[in-house]
Amino acid sequence: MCSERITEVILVGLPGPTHHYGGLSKDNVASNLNRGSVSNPKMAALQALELIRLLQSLGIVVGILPPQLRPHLPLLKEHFSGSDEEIIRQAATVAPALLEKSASAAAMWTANAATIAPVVDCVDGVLHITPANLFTNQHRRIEAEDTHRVLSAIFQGVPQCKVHVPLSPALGLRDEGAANHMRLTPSHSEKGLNVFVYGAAGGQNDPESARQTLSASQAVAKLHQIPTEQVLFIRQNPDVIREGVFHNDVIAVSNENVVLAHALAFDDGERDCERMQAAYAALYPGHRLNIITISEEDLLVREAVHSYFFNSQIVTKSDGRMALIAPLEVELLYEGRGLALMQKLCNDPSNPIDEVRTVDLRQSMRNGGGPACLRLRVPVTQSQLAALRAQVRVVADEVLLAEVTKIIQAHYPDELTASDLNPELYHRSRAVLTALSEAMQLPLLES
Ligand code: SUG
Repeated sequence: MCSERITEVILVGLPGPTHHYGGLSKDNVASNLNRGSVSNPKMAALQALELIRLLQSLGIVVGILPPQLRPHLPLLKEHFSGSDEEIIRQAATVAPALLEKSASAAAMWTANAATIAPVVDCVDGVLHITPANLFTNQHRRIEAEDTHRVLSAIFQGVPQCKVHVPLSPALGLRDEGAANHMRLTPSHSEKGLNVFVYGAAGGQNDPESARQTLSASQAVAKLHQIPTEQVLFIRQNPDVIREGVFHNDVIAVSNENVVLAHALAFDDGERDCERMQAAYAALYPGHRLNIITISEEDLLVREAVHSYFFNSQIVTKSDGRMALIAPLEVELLYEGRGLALMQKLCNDPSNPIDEVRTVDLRQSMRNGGGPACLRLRVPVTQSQLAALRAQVRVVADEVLLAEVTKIIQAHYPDELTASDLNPELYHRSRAVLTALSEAMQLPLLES
């Protein structure tokens, strides 16, 4: 146990003003289904603020991660030259698909921003942060550099903290961050069992779309100096990846001593659950890990993919009990079967979940981003939290939320399609980022 209490800060990603439906992720069912439909960036951002408010009402400390400047001009400059406006206009005419990728607001899904290990997990007693390289998709690869810069700016004054550079994809290390990582522990303040879930091990059975390599997960565990007995590598079931489970957090979610997963989530099924149980029991004698599995009879993988049942957040409330924050779709789809399953879990005294709250994130959901995608969990000590609050204005309070709301209302478009990706939108995005960086006391990041 750490001498200081550890609090989880949840960093919620704010959707940017270029949020649109580009159909950019081939392995992501929602992204494909909604390609070309009209988005509402303003509503997307306001929905993220509602998520923040809901988390706060449950006693969670929430921070905001600002959007990145889009279109990402460095990508366009590899192909075009001239002024910023000329480059965007040329791309719109000659390479609209590239312009869409460069304009993606995908940095909002902060579960993919980085992998985190708190001081209590690491041999050197340091909070380790490794931004993900997001190498698999071009529209996401462009996030890594600015994510590294923004996380460095946010955590620069935080003691015992190291922000690493993203892993080198040249070595075959493909990393999608915390979406493929579960930290299991009797309580946030105790050392964790770090479960890294990967899709590709470099073998013939690797699905083409697998985004996380075993080598990347191993590299992160090593970089973070986590002792071997606190690390487990589990392979995703390749069949579910092919069904649209592009990250582990589409099929499994955890919090402290609870894992909620589909029975088909892992390649070795029950044996993988037994491995988790055994590693947990060895680390915490006398403690029980609650692994709740949902069978194919209760919810088909396809239904889980469409409703994002498992892309819920499980959070520990002030009273020590847990709440499930689920996407509204669990209520709207399949006659509310998902929600009924969740309510059944709440009524089962053998697990600590006693409340389910649904949240309307439909703007983000239409691109395959649910409640769990929009958050990055950062467990910090009390002195780290104090330093974080002292350095930057990232932790949300009523005043910051009001300022951010004003910025959204002033600058965000109400509707957007690919044909609106023009120089004017770029200038709007700059105005948003300038206003946000002032409000949040962060440097203006423009690559
Ligand atoms: O990487 N969607 C994201 C969704 C990320 C969800 N994150 C987690 N599961 N943690 C992705 O596929 C779609 C963008 C578009 O099509 O316009 C997109 O990138």
